[in-house]
Amino acid sequence: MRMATVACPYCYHLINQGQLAYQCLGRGVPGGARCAKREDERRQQLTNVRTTAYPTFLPDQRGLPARARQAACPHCGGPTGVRACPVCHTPLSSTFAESRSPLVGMVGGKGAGKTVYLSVLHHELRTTVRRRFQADIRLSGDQQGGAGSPRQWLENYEEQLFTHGRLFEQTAGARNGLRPPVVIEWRQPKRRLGLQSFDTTVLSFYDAAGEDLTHQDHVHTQAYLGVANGLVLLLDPWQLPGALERIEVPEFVVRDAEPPLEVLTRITELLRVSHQVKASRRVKVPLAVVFAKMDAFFPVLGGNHPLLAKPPALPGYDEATGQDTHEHVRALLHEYGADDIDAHLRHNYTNFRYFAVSALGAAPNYAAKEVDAGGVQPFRVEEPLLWLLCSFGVIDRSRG
Ligand SMILES: Nc1nc2c(ncn2[C@@H]2O[C@H](COP(=O)(O)OP(=O)(O)O)[C@@H](O)[C@H]2O)c(=O)[nH]1
Ligand SMILES: [Mg+2]
Ligand SMILES: [Zn+2]
Ligand SMILES: [Zn+2]
Repeated sequence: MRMATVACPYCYHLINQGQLAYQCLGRGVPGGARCAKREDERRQQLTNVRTTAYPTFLPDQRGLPARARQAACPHCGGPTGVRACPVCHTPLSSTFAESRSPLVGMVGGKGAGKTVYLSVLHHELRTTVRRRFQADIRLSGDQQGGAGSPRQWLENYEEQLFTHGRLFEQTAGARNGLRPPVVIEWRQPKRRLGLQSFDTTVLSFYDAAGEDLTHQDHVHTQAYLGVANGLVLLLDPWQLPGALERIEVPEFVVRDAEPPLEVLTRITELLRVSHQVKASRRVKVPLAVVFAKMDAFFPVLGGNHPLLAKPPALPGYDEATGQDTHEHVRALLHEYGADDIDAHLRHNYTNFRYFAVSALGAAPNYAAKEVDAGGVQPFRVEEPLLWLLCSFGVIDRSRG
């Protein structure tokens, strides 16, 4: 097996898969002293996760066979097979340690609907999408539990939305430092020469990226974009020049949102720097340009509009519907006087595609923070991800 350089989905540093660290299991050896859990400063500093953990250590390479799965803790002597990032000390799943997994990121402007989208997407991934693709999709690692952890807030948001029909308060920002990313692993079964194997894709969603960038956030976002093999960019269609006069959303919901072109240009600049793309060249990272909150346009578009048709739920990405959606969103941009967005994308990216999605599927009661009486009705939320997975060759293109 050739050892590859992969990006840590938690701290975004590039690490050599052949030189991962180990984390002690705290079991020690018979008769010996055991390691205790402690706070890990490095992990706190790089990912803002504040939990206690057993020591992380680099194995003594000389005594180890190249593909060793176990190492002895230098502090207590106990064996362990738990791998961890040598930079930020976050435990990594065995799938991650052994496969070359592309990393998908998600960014977007303030108010674009990122947090709602991520919560609904995660819910869909665990339920409908998982079944549709017979995939194994889960939050990565044990480390995501505990107070303030991504697992906790994600589960809390999902419960609020799906069980109580409530919208939560605005994301408490990255004000007191970075917010740890939500890391989801998508394991897709494959049959090769009659043997079952898996392709893994790591989805690392750093929810605060793009807004109110402090210096630390800026550096972090840069690193994040630098290692992404594919990006989901969430834009707010309500901010398109001709939008507000056509749709019905209360003034207070649109107040601090950022115009899509501004968000897009900022992300392009960050991508150019982090991927070292010359001004004369276009960015190669596949970019899913997602207009969220599209339900506000449903009445304007009318029931028969092609953007309102869901593609069939086959286990693949529906290329024909995808292209059709792409062209219709493009037409909409021109109609709304936002053709500058389309021009920017064509001049700066070799591979991008438009998506029109709605996490809620219907307008909520914005003032009361309650979702529609019909509940959350996710509309085409998984498509951007399917397109990216398809471009990595993880899932098939279907022609329904
Ligand atoms: N109509 C509609 N409104 C949405 C949807 N998603 C989010 N919103 C509204 O946009 C607000 C901000 O969403 P949020 O996900 O917190 O945005 P973020 O700043 O990008 O994280 C929510 O409180 C809702 O009022 C959607 O799918 N449909
Ligand atoms: Mg948010
Ligand atoms: Zn130990
Ligand atoms: Zn790391």
